[in-house]
Amino acid sequence: MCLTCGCGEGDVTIDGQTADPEHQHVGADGIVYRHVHAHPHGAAHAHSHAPGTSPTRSLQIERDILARNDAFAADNRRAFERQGVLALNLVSSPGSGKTTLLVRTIEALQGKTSLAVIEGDQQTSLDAERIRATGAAAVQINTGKGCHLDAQRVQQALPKLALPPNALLFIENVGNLVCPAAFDLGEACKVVILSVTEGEDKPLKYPDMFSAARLMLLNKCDLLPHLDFDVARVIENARRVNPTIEILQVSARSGAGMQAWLDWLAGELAALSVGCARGDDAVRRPQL
Ligand SMILES: Nc1nc2c(ncn2[C@@H]2O[C@H](COP(=O)(O)OP(=O)(O)OP(=O)(O)O)[C@@H](O)[C@H]2O)c(=O)[nH]1
Ligand SMILES: [Mg+2]
Repeated sequence: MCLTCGCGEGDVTIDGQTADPEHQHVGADGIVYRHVHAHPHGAAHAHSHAPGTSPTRSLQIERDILARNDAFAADNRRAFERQGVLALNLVSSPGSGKTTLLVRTIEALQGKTSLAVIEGDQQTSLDAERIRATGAAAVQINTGKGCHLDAQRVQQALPKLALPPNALLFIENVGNLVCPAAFDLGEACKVVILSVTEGEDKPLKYPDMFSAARLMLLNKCDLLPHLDFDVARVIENARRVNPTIEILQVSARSGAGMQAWLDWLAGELAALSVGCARGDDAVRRPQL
């Protein structure tokens, strides 16, 4: 459960299979309840929990959830560093163009870089199918009522990908500019995608996401001639919440700006291999 928005954690699947047959949830008394469902997911629970949780208790539960997530994220990060894998967590509101951008990126990197994708959506495997159509490996995590990926689910999905050393791992998070900001997946960094149809004010309205990201991709720039979107203003707003954020303007549709994004990826991969060669654990720490 995510206390930021109260979303549920049940019914998570990885490539269609139940991720955790042992169901777990936090009762109003703050206790984590674990049980194996004897009934189908979605059916009413045989047991109940007292309604109402004090604000102090809620805060403690939220801390516990995030601490548990951070432990899995630290494991993931160690595994990525050991294998020399560059993991990027792609975050945005729904429909900013994450999958379109990934498809185009994969096409450009074909034969040059090993890569794989973890797709996160509440329902459907549509995005994983779009990725697999390029020939790249993809795993679909369906979060059910959840509004973000968490590090444990990513860890469970990794064995399905068999990533070679020096590979790129793209993790397309559930479309949501709020909760994914709080959940470290063990990535090298978050890349936030904002499309020009969303408005220049989004970095100010959702500052946690823009301050957690190292790079902002401003997508759908092919539409700029048809909009009154002010690029200078969105850059100013993004830098107001995160003075060091890098920003690239792209169009996944026309391909404009894609080379700069590919150069950025190449730079990150090169920095990773230098860090690995030096045994420098801290080289790829995320900016949170
Ligand atoms: N004009 C234009 N349309 C784009 C661009 N990138 C994506 N789109 C369109 O935007 C819509 C959403 O694209 P997706 O790639 O599915 O977006 P997404 O962020 O993966 O969406 P979710 O996974 O549902 O959050 C589709 O109709 C795409 O064709 C772009 O650069 N320019
Ligand atoms: Mg998508």
